[in-house]
Amino acid sequence: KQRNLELKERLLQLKKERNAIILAHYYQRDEIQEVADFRGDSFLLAQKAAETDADVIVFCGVHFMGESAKILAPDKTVLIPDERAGCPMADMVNVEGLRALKQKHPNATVVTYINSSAEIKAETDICCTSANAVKVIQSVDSDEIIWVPDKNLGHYVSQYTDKKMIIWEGYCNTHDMLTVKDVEEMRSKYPNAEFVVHPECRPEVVEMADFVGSTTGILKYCKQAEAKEFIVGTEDGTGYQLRLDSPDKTFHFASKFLVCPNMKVNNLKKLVRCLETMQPQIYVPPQVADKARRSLERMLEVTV
Ligand code: CIZ
Ligand code: SF4
Repeated sequence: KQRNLELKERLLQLKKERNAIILAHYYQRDEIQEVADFRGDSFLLAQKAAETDADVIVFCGVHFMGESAKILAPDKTVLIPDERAGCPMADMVNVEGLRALKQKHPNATVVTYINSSAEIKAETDICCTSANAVKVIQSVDSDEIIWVPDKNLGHYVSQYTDKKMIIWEGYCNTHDMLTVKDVEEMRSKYPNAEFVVHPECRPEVVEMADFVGSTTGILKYCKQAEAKEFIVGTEDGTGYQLRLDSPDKTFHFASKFLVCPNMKVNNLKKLVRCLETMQPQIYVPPQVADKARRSLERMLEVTV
């Protein structure tokens, strides 16, 4: 405890010295969310990164999120507490594979989930997040869409369009782990609870939900819902904001496996250290960043 207090004081000092802003994803450890200037999902945090007038952005999340911040704010220094915090879903698609698919479907628009590398975004027409995926899909003119990399989110949004969707077979190791059986067991244990779920979960699990939405969507829903008890089908870090928003409600995570190990690689100590040493920094080659920026900016234009 004493150690954490010292770390927090040092952090405040460093933040001032460096003119830094700390952005934390909702899946981060509580000790990081507590000290963040701003908490959000990947969409809100990308917007924040694009707007900030700080000199340094400390992005507490996984690597692709830091990259998106750097792409949208190329003149700023973007730090990440631990560069080993990757996203296995983002790594499931590579440039060669995507290019081959584009050649096979030359008239298709490439819509890419923000959970992807800068190189993949550079090959993309428009990005989306789970918060705006349906809006983005509906904004596309062509009849055919190449969708990368999340098959579960792809399946979910395909229900909201008549366009032909060519869906990449990637998935989130964490969300995809949740099964129908898990949810059934939780429902029998907590019969009065509503089940809320993130569309990165499997289609058959999403189908069981009382509410389906992005992390921000789930937070908003639970805050205003009449129900007092929820079974939550998304990453357990979300509990921090859920409990902050609704101290009088009860949240049960639908499985003990809903923990993203990559998100948890970051901690308070590493956060302080990265501001101290100004390392590790996110670097995106400018020619990649310029192309990727267009796909992110298109997303921001469609969804403001
Ligand atoms: O699973 C993730 O990494 C999500 C849902 C990110 C985000 O904030 O959209
Ligand atoms: Fe990637 Fe899933 Fe972790 Fe999100 S929760 S960072 S999609 S592995």
